[in-house]
Amino acid sequence: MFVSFEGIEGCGKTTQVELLTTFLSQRGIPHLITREPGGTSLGKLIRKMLLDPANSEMEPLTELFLYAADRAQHIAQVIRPALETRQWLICDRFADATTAYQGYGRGQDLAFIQQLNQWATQGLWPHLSLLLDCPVEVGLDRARRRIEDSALEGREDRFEQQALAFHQKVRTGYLELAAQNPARFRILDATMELERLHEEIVTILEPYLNQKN
Ligand code: T5A
Repeated sequence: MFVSFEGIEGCGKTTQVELLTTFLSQRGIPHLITREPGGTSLGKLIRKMLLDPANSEMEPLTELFLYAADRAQHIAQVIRPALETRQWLICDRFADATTAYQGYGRGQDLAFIQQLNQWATQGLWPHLSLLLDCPVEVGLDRARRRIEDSALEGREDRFEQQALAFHQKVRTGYLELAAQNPARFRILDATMELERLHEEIVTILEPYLNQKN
């Protein structure tokens, strides 16, 4: 079973992935947690390039290809092998993020991104994509508070530094993707309290939990 978590900055994906990991461990369900960008050692180098605020001169097309390169490596080295061993694979962001951020956010050609995603994923898509949806003000406020609470104060990444309008376009993109792929997407209200949101996610996943893959 391949499940991706998607949504704007600070919507709570990483928090929910962690809660789900604990839940799957308690149920004794074999699973692998991964993320994009940066799910492989090569990917970690690509992630650093992509998120470093010092790389403000990065061309949108360069950015698009770097995400595709990260994904191609991730599919070959992590995702396909994990699915072949019939583990649950939980991915914090996947190819939909490229459509939402580089397509809707940056305005790169959507048809081209669709093709590029097909190449990079080799046609391997999540069985379920959980879209944690919230207003951009809520997500960005959470992301900023998390930075302030950690030792990272003043260290917003290249995407967190983008204007509100960019994040609004990304949110719209995700909602459109969900509308276009209703069989794969579930939209969750990410303004909900952490534990309640986790329970909703478990309720969605429950029918799949007894399946082998
Ligand atoms: N990107 C990625 C692209 O442009 N194209 C692509 O193809 C891909 C794959 C990745 C960046 O790359 C971009 C998108 C991103 O900008 P990242 O660091 O992995 O960078 O960024 P995010 O995935 O956005 O991670 P964030 O940490 O910013 O957001 P999360 O994971 O959604 O949020 P989380 O769980 O860390 O929570 C943030 C804060 O909110 C609190 C948490 O405790 C935390 O402090 N919180 C809640 N508070 C109240 N109620 C809730 N329900 C809460 N849930 C979490």
